Amino acid sequence: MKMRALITGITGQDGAYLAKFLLEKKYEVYGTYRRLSTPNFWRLQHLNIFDKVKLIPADLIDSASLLEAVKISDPNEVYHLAAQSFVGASFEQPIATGIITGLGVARMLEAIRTINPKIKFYQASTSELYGKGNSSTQNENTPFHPSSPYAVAKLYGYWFTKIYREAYKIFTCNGILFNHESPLRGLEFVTRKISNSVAKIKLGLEKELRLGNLDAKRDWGYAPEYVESMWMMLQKETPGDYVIATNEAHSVREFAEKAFSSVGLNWEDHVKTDKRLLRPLDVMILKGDYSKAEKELSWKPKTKFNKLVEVLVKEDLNRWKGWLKGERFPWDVINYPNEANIITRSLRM
Ligand code: NDP
Ligand code: GDR
Repeated sequence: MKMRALITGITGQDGAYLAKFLLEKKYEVYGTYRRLSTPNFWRLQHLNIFDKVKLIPADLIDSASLLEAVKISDPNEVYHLAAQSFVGASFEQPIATGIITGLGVARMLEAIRTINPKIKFYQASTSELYGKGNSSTQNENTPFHPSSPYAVAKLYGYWFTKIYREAYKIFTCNGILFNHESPLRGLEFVTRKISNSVAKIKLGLEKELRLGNLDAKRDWGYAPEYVESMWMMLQKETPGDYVIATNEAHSVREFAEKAFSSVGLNWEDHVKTDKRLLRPLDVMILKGDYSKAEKELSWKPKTKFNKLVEVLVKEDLNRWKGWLKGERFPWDVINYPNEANIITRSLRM
């Protein structure tokens, strides 16, 4: 019998990479997508798996659609990746973030409990749970101190996942993943925003890049490697919670410096800081100790900071070069508005 997996958020960065990974493992892969006025399947198309996955319409605010998704797919494993995942946007839409990113987990777990409590469940937890805590490096025992509406919604999901493990003996895992990036990362996240801009500046399509907090440090890894850890967690005998990270922290400034220098440019000639891009509250440093995952899952990161920056810049440069030559392919950039035209409450502070 083929294993069946249901991925919520299959149209996102991790959902697309995970779907590809599970298809390679011969899974039957189902994914939920929400109705949008414009279809958003470019990542699945880019990875050449669009016609290999089975799509089910569902929204995290609609319990009935989630129940239906679980019934239709009858999965052995559910990977719950769907969320309002942008920390910045959670300050703009705190209530929606709570309803989707927090309560969405409860709806998914209730669907599993009522339909088939034998289904294994993966929750996309996050390093943002640690927030403004005091530890320089975080592991599974570090206290949480969420510092955004996004983080506090994820805290709710984290505990819900643990509670359903203890109360109903459902096999549930929290993957506490630190930032992971790729050429499929959404353009609003700082790494991809930088790599896209570096490519455009190199090709003479743009002159400057506006950024917010250059001092924030993050532990950045490579997304295709991180989705493998999700599957590994669900193959264990007993469920648990795992930090997935590289144990290195680099600043946004370092990322920009490295990205510009990789194409022979000086970042200081192009980067401008813009107070309006600062968050009402920001997390200054996150660095994850992944030793539990290394010991129990035999997982460790392969792609480190320098290589990651190179991969992102190279891919954006190639896409822009292709675009300029008239090539047309599934790609996100063309669908993003110019940030300068967006009026947000933090932009008005
Ligand atoms: P993305 O933002 O790329 O993808 C989010 C997915 O959730 C998309 O498929 C999106 O659909 C879907 N979604 C959003 N709102 C709803 C809704 N109301 N109903 C149904 N689906 C919805 O995130 P990533 O792939 O980067 O991250 C995956 C998960 O992991 C998220 O939960 C994120 O919070 C978490 N995480 C991510 C980390 C990272 O560094 N990437 C680190 C730690 C945790 P649509 O395409 O229609 O917008
Ligand atoms: P993060 O990612 O908030 O860590 O959440 P993001 O790339 O948005 O920010 C990282 C840091 O860079 C600073 N920064 C900027 N950020 C953005 N987006 N745009 C800018 O112009 C800019 N300038 C500086 C931010 O202030 C921040 O300190 C990501 C998401 O994937 C979450 O879903 C996930 O849980 C965490 O990673 C782990």
